Amino acid sequence: MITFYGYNTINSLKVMMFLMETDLPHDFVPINIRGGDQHTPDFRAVNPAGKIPVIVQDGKALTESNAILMHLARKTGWGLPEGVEDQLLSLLFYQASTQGPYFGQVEYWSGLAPKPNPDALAQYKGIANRVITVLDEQLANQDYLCGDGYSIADISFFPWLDHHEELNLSLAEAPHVQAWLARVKARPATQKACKLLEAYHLAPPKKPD
Ligand SMILES: N[C@@H](CCC(=O)N[C@@H](CS)C(=O)NCC(=O)O)C(=O)O
Repeated sequence: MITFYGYNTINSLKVMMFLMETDLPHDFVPINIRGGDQHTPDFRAVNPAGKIPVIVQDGKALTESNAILMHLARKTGWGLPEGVEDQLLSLLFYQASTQGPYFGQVEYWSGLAPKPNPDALAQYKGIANRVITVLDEQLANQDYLCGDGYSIADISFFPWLDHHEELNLSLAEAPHVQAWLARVKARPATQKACKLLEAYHLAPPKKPD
């Protein structure tokens, strides 16, 4: 049995999408990161870095959403198309090193930062838009990011792209990404995962006075 520590966050959604695709039995443990649950001694014993998502299986904890996706895909054989493991790894690293952090910066400088910084926002939006262009080119001749089959690469990129409107990132010039987003969103497992995590909505962080 898998114990899954998460909440309604971008990276937790990836893991929940995988679990819904595969119907893997699991116990969900909500960790409210705005309520400080990630700093409790009990959770720090699971992940000293104080971050979600985490899964624990056979007494072993695994952190980092894309590592969790890769581990579960290898264990189950689901979401890992044959013959493209290197491309898949490359996409997972690109997501973790570029899409995740820079979309996160766009979110921060779009309204969470105590003081606006238009230069920082423009810089990070430029990088985020480049990610959208790269993915659009990738999807021009194939339905999914790693070929014609749905894979954990698609799961990995979906949650931030699903928030593009809130981040004020346009997909107007990325028709292939738009079509891909609709395809991924229409999957019953995606809808189930989003619905399950809705109950664990995170309040926005408080800005200092
Ligand atoms: N690279 C990590 C990022 C994990 C991460 O940043 N998690 C955030 C929520 S999405 C978190 O737990 N933040 C709590 C904190 O930093 O205090 C992953 O992909 O799992």
